[in-house]
Amino acid sequence: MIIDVPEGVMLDLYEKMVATRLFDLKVKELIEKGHRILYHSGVGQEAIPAGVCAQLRREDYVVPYHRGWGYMIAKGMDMGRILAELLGKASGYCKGKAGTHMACLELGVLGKTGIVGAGLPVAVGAALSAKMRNSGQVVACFFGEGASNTGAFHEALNMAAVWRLPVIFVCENNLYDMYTPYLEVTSVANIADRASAYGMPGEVVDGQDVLAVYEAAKRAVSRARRGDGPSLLECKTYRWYGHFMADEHHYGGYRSIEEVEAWRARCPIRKLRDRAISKGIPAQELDRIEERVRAKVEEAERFALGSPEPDPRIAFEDVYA
Ligand SMILES: Cc1ncc(C[n+]2csc(CCOP(=O)(O)OP(=O)(O)O)c2C)c(N)n1
Repeated sequence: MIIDVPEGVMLDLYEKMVATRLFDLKVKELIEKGHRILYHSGVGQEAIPAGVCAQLRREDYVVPYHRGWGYMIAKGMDMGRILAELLGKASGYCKGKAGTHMACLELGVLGKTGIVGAGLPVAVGAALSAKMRNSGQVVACFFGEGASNTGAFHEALNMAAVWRLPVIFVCENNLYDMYTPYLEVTSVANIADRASAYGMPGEVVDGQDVLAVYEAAKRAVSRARRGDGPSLLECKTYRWYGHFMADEHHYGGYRSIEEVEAWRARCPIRKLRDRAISKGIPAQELDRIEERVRAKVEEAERFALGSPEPDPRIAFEDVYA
């Protein structure tokens, strides 16, 4: 089935994905130059946060997971302040104290956690709060397929279904739980198959096709907004780089070169670009978007690197025990 969306939506999705990719590569470049940033690259997986977040409103919540920064960018966070936070600068979203685990409550972005699966109960809590306040907010919770083997996943899906909470669970299945092929440690071929055990819809989506993600997210978000409860989307995808920075030399190791190359050929940005051009959008318009994003990323870098270090006296502010 060929999915059609208005031209404006297509261009917006393109811009979000390009920003996510270029921002990610900028972080990689800074690390290679010696800056210390906790980094799990999301290159290759950009269609998922872009497609899902395009169905959300400003006040809706997003619970990110450790991979990438697409959720933050797609939800409208400023790349300069994200980068400043990653570099521990005072102008970062959490004054440089949170690093990659940053949050932005004004835009509904709840903090990342480094504990696999730990975001799922947080998402259920946020959805319960939205339901109790009758606020109409929806929660999108992102996680990897490895997280779906934790107890937190099963408890979260069960409670969300029992209480018919407005949450969409988005599994980014990039086929590896760190260095382990997920089928070696997972009892089902599709994580989405687990949805039926909790009485909610489960859908497998091509995670390289942003329009497919966008449409699947629309169904799940509408269901949540209607008060009909949660859904599980499983987006099949692949990360181009290592699990994290120390794993950059895995190429040809636990993943074959042929496999990596085959997935790189299925680049989600290229796919949307080809689709947009086939719909009559001039390539120059897409190039202009890329140039504009590139300039914004450079500006973000200048802003973040030029920002001051936090005053050590604030170390004990905002600390709860
Ligand atoms: C509870 C817990 N166990 C183990 C780890 C170490 N760890 C970090 S990421 C990761 C793999 C997670 O795989 P997945 O959820 O599929 O996400 P991916 O990194 O593949 O995107 C592991 C085992 C951790 N951070 N937390």
